Formats: sequence, C-alpha cells, structure tokens
Amino acid sequence: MEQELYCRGVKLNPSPEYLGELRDSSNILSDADALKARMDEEGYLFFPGLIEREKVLKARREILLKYATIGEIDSINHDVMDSILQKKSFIGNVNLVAFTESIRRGAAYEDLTEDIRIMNVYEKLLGGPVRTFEFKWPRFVRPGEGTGIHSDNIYVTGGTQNVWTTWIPIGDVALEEGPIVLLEKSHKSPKLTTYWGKDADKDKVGWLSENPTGVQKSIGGRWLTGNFKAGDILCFDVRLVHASLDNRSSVNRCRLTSDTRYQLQSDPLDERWYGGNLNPHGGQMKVFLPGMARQVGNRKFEEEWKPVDEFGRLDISAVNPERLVTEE
Ligand SMILES: O=C(O)CCC(=O)C(=O)O
Ligand SMILES: [Fe+2]
Repeated sequence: MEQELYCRGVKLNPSPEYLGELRDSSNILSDADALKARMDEEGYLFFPGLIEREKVLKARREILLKYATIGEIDSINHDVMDSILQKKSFIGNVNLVAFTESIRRGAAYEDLTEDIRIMNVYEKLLGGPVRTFEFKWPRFVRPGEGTGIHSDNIYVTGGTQNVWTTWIPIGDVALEEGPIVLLEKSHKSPKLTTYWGKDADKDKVGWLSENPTGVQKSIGGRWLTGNFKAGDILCFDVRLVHASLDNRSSVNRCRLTSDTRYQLQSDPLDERWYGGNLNPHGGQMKVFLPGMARQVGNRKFEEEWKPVDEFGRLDISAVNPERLVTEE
C-alpha cells in the first residue's frame, strides 16, 4: 500500500512483511466446512460486495441526516452523503441518549445489520439459527480520530464465548479515512490468554496497547486492511486483535461504519447488550459516542462511553470549544 498509514499516531511499517490486504472469501460463501476452516485458520472472513450498494447507502443517508441535524455534518455546503465535518456543531445541546438510540434503531441501519446474507454466513459457520445483539455500535469517526487496539471478547462474551463480530463500512471507506485494521492470526496468540481471560467492566480493562508496531513485534503477523466499498462485509473472531487506522481525510470526511455481534439463538445472552440498559458498563448514565477528544491524551473524552447529564447532554468541558456553537 503506497499511502502512509497511521494507527494511534504511529506510522505503520509499509513493507509487505508488516502490512497486507484482506483475503477475499467470496468463493467459499456457500461451503460451510470451508468457511469454518478459513475462519479457524485466519480469524476473519472478508466478503467484498456481499450486500447491494443501494441498501448500504440507504442506511448511510438515514444516519448522516441525523448527524447533520445536530450540526456534526455539513449538509448545506456539501452533499450529506459526503459526510464532511461541519466547522460548528450543536452536539453539546442535544439529548444524546435519544440521538444515539435513534441511530441504532433506525430502520435502514437495522435492516443492514440483520441482512439475510450476513445471517446466512453465521448460520453456516455456527450450525444453527443465529441472532444479532440488540445493542449495535455504529461509529462516526471524525478526522483525527480512531479506535484503539483491542480484542472484542473482553466486552461481549458475558453470555457465551461463541460470539462473532461483523464490521460493515456504511459507504465507501478509503484508507485515508481510517478503516479497520486486523492483526493477522492474532486470534491464536498464546501471549493473549491472560488478556482474553478478563472482562472489560469487571476488570476495568482499557485498550490492549497504544503502540501498533510494539504489539506487532510481540504477537507477530501483518496488519491487514484495505480500501473498503459500500456492500463489503467483514466477519471476524472476537479474539482477533484489531483497531482502526487514524482518520486522516484530506477533505474532512467523517468515517461511518458499524460493528455488530452475532451468536446462536440457543446460547445465553450477555444481558448488558439487551433491553433498554443505558449503563452497560455500569455507573453513571452514558452514551456510546467515540471520539470528540479535544486533544490526544484527553482521557476523559477518549472513552467511547461518555457521561451525560439529566437531560442526556454531553459534558462539553472537554470538547474543543472552536467546534461548538455557543450562545452569544
Ligand atoms: O471501526 C472501528 O473503528 C473499530 C471496529 C471494531 O472495534 C470492531 O469492529 O469490533
Ligand atoms: Fe472491536
């Protein structure tokens, strides 16, 4: 890959022993045994163009219009679908409990995350009827932002270990916008057994590391990513180590993607992710709202779960004041 890629502000080594592209598994889509073997071996299954573009773009419009409504996206000077960050935002003044729920429960978004073709992959892989977690993790990632290095199992396996993640670009996501990166074969690393034995809430675990090259040195494997298109579907093992590239869009385009979890209907549920639970990680009322940090290292605002007040409003004291519309 020719472009310079960064994760947590660290430049990834571009040589082919350290950086690669995802393998396309479309040709084994209908072969359950081959899917199981590939997932076991590689820790992920990538299906470019599995879903029709129009269906994905419908969800994109549904979500971006909501972000435009709260002043995060500029839909006046740009097409809302371009997802260009608005200079001034009203995000400090709105009820984010209602806002984030309206996104998670949007009809087009739900339709996408429960698409029959995704469900079919998991039915083949798991050998029975499957369901998606009620809670969903749509991600709106502004320039300068990204996701830390982690495995999902420490967050989502409170019911059963047999849980799988699907990452969906909701629109085209180019390398410079900061798509997901997977650490090749890390789902089999003996070095991670202690980390995987933890629960993010009970054991108060943060990101695995802030250093993508250090993790790579210690665990091995290439970082795998690519230029994603609307319609691509990426399924992976919840132990597989991953993060996102930093969004370094030259045109202030925000990255819109989703991560959702799937399991057998017959397995026990992780109750944190069902019903109207507003405090899945315990404590004060919070909303899932990654990003917004005024500066890197602003711990309070780097948390993906942000505290809100009794009106569902963000504590804006940590947000860059230049981005907020304030009363004159
Ligand atoms: O999209 C991202 O930034 C992170 C995705 C992720 O952590 C996941 O899909 O589990
Ligand atoms: Fe994740």
